[in-house]
Amino acid sequence: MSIKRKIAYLLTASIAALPAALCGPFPAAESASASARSVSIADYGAVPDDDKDDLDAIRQAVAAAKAAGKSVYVPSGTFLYSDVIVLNGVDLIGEGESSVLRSTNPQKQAVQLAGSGSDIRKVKLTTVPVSTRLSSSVSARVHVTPEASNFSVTDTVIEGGSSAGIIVYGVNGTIKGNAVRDTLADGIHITGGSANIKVENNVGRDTGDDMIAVVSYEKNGTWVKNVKIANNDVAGGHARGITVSGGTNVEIERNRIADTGGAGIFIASEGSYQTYEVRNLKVSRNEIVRDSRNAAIPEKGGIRLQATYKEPSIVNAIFERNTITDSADSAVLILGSASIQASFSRNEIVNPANHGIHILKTVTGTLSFLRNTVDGAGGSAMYNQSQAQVTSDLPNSAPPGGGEEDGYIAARGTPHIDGAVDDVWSNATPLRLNTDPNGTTGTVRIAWDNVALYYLFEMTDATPNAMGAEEHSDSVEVWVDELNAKNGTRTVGDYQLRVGYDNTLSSAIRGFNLSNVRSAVVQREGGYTAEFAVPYTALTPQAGDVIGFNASANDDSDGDGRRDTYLSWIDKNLPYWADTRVYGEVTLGN
Ligand SMILES: [Ca+2]
Ligand SMILES: [Ca+2]
Ligand SMILES: [Ca+2]
Ligand SMILES: [Ca+2]
Repeated sequence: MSIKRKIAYLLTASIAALPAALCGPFPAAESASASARSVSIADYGAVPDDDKDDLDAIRQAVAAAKAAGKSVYVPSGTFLYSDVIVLNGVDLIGEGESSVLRSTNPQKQAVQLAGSGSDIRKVKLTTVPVSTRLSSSVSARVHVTPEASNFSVTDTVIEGGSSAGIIVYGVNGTIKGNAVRDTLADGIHITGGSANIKVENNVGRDTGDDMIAVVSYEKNGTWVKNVKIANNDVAGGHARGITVSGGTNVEIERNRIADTGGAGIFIASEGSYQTYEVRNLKVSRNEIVRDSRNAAIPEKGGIRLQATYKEPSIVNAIFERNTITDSADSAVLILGSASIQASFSRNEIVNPANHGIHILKTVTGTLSFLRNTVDGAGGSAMYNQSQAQVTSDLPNSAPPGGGEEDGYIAARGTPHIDGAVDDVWSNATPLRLNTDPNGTTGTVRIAWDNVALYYLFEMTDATPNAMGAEEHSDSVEVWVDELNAKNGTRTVGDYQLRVGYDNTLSSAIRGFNLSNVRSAVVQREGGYTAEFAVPYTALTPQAGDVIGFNASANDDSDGDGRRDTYLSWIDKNLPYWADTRVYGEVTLGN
């Protein structure tokens, strides 16, 4: 289908009625005849390469273009803008990478597309250096507003930005042929009930979070729907390659995804962000290479399905003819405790470090795997620990029953909070964290009395430090479901608490009362001991009560103030940060 036909297919009469030249391939003669169809920002006083702000000139040119029914032209050169530029039913068109709009204000970097039929094409958006990640829409580079329709972002280069590259809330739009690099947040982020969006032939490199994401937050009250993500080329990036966290009718096909920090393709209802379920998804003919390279990122896997919030979480999801090569984890990794209905056929898996297909023990639902191939897996072709209804022509290598142990005991008694190991601790079962590639590991023990739960971590860490904040410092964390209510998302009786190597307390739970916590950390050669007491938040305890629990720890192994690995008591693939149902259980002893 030609570009012209695609646009005609997508856009309504208002934009289809624009001059034909604007709908076809960008003509070389555009600038020569610019005055006939467009208003140049230079005509309103914008001066390139003079280090002076051109915001007022650009805004005046936009207003004049709107009044005259013309487009706005950005000549070659670097023009500065210090605040948001709004295109309300106006096109902004440059000469390509030589037409540079440079943001001088990290807080307000957006070119906003509003109204109907706003397009941005053939410009390059750059920025002064940014270091703080922001989340406001006006700090994104292109912001398609909720009332926008019939928009396009085409052949535009985005280089740097304090938030997302392109954030979309509108309907009926095309994002095509753009390059997005080095933003601090997602590359292309589609949310807020957007509908009928095509994301095609874009290049994403080294974005600060996911490269392309469809996200439907429950708080928005509606789903993102009818999105096609095709023929994009994304590589690097801090987190995932392509994400769908809530959405309906989404197609992901023929994309190339390489060298991601986290998962290659991530499909989820996410407990940590309270996103909707995913319905009617087709993921086909994608090429995923070298996913999951960052040991500090928990969301791993070539294709990762994570069902941690909505019940069901993933419905009618089809994965076919994808290739997944050299995953640093499992090529297909399925986890969470809400149900999933998905089928995988004719996928080709080559050399995953862990399993070809790994289904964790808490997974429920109906899963089908037929005619997939797995070569060179570090683990098994199929490792299914779950009780889900699984149909597969690959033999399952997991032992029956999942090998669950029990009998984890919290000791009854009251330790002194001083970082020294009291006698009471000898009655508690040591829960062993996994060992990371640097040898960092540890144990945690729990004690209880009528006032509080007590925790003792004895950590081995060859590089103890507190160069970073929160999880970026060497630190230990408890994840507690006092009532063992297994609500999924955190609610009454659930808390998370982090104690740093320097005895700094923090929590991901807003409003968690840190001042009630007493803690001590003893720093020593090759490690540290943390001992702390947290008063009950909901439980009136009795011997024999069972609490839901996980312990984790963070290791900055090179002292740069960034976490390099994390450890966990329960299987670290279980999404304990998002789903209290996957916690282990510990009994309050006599
Ligand atoms: Ca200027
Ligand atoms: Ca003590
Ligand atoms: Ca360390
Ligand atoms: Ca580090």
